[in-house]
Amino acid sequence: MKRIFLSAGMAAAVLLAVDSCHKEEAPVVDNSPSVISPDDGTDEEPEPDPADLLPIKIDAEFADWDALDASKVAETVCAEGASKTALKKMRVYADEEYIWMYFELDESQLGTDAGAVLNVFFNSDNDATTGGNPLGEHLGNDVDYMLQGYCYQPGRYASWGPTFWQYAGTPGKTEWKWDNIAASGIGTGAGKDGKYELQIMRVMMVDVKFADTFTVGVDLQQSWTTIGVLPNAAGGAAEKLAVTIDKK
Ligand SMILES: [Ca+2]
Ligand SMILES: [Ca+2]
Repeated sequence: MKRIFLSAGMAAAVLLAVDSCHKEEAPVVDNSPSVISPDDGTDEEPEPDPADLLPIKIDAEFADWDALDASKVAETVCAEGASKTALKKMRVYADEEYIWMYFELDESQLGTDAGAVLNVFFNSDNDATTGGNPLGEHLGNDVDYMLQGYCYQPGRYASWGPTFWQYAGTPGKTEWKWDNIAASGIGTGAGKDGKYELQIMRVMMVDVKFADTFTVGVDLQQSWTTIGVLPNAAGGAAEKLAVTIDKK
């Protein structure tokens, strides 16, 4: 079998040579690709984009959320009878470097002529005696930090890009008092068709120690009026969502 194969190969080589001779005789330019391409380096494996190695990509495509191990994703949905209902669902997934959040919105409650701010409140140390309760929208006077950014600008979803704040009110009280911590590049987000996802780089939240299980609550505002809160409860506030870091 091997000899037959070689013979066929040799025949092909001869045919190629004949063909090549004919072409040399003809006054035409041969634009056909050469059999052996010069090494231009393009056949090497490109370096992977580091973002492609993460479980969630901020691209306004949401199938990546369905691919996560659901047992490691914290989730809450808008309670029946809640008063601020523009946010319908929140999922949170954290590993040792990132926090990712996913939202479903009731777009009918989102005015298209104004931006919308998403405030993310962290009880990062999971210590009920540190922090406060900035808006009184969640149970537990324990919020230590807030990330605040526009997730929506008139007519389109926006890339979030939050500012970074540390609670500066009286511990254990309901006060809207903050110290701004200079930092950029902490977070990014993307949305489409009533869904929104964001990523937080914890390494950029310098000096913030997250407990293995921390709690988080959010507030969505337009024109500085709250239109959505999660977690929520019928007729009142709920505890923030407990998230356990996936240490793999
Ligand atoms: Ca995605
Ligand atoms: Ca706290």
